[in-house]
Amino acid sequence: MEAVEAIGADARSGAAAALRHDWSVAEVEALLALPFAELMFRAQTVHRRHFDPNQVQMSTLLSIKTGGCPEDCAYCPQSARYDTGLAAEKMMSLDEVLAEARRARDAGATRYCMGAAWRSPKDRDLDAVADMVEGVKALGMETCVTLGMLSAPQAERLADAGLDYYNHNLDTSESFYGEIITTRTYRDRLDTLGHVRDAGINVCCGGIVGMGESKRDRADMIATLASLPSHPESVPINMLVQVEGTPLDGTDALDPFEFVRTVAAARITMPRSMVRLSAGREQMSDEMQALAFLAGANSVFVGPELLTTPNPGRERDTRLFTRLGIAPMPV
Ligand code: SAM
Ligand code: DTB
Ligand code: SF4
Repeated sequence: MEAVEAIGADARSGAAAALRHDWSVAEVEALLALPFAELMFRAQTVHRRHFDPNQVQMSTLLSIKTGGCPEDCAYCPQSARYDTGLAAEKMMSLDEVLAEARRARDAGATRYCMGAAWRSPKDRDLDAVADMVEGVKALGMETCVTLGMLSAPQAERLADAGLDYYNHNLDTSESFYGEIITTRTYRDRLDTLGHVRDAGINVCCGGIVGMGESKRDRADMIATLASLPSHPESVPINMLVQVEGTPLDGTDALDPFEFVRTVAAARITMPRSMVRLSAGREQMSDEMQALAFLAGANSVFVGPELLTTPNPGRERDTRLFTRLGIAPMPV
């Protein structure tokens, strides 16, 4: 408890505390166990030290290569191993991608995130993705891609194309990981993150909650993210979207306050990172989303679809952001 008290004292002093990279699981567990009002106060105090609390960054997702993935991620509708009714498609053309990106930009998104259902990209796929990155940047948007595992030269190739962010999630704690994915290891994920970091690309890395993990697993995942040599610039906290046909469909729903607590712990431990209220917004009430923003979330995906599942449409989001007085974050 001592360490948590020290964090609180520091937050109240308003001092520009140095970023920490030595968070223990026990410390994050202690944060998650705080009375809710105390945790929210601490998260909001840290948040206001680094960000305008009324601004939220908006990105739009596009699945450039859908379905047919060889991996066995138990949450994922795109794995070829599960019958989710999703047909495997081939990669979208550059023109199609740029037309979608233009639409997203005109609807207010400042970053375009392109995802592919691959274990890892082939080098010729990477050439096509590099063209997409260059084309989207020319539209005046930031770019992000998520393509699975990368080698060091592949990360360099994407950096040369001008890629701004690479998304690759830890997904959960190292000890729960084996319950969710068996076709690649936690170490593989950390290696890819290292290659992305070394290539000078911003890192987008977070995880999923609501997969049947324990509170300790959530604390462990946050402590691992916050103990990386540099904090990820962007930390997506996804609520599991349950999809029929995936092994995780039917998992007991997580208490919404536990989701909000996880967001707060990410904000407190990674004070300068953008924390993204990511998948799962369609299933959340407006009140729950408001609590996540209060807990320090300051970015979202906008647009009617995530990769393959629904996201709130423009009307619902506009109404919510107006009711909350939230403005888009300028780039
Ligand atoms: N295939 C690449 C990979 O896994 O690295 C990139 C695309 S993958 C769909 C990107 C991330 O989406 C996953 O790491 C996972 O965190 C998230 N995701 C996938 N399905 C999800 C679901 N049903 N609910 C919440 N998040 C999900
Ligand atoms: C992330 O952490 N969440 C996004 C993005 N990175 C690529 C993906 C969410 C996918 C939700 C399930 C789907 O729509 O297929
Ligand atoms: Fe494939 Fe990515 Fe889905 Fe895993 S999360 S099955 S790697 S698309």
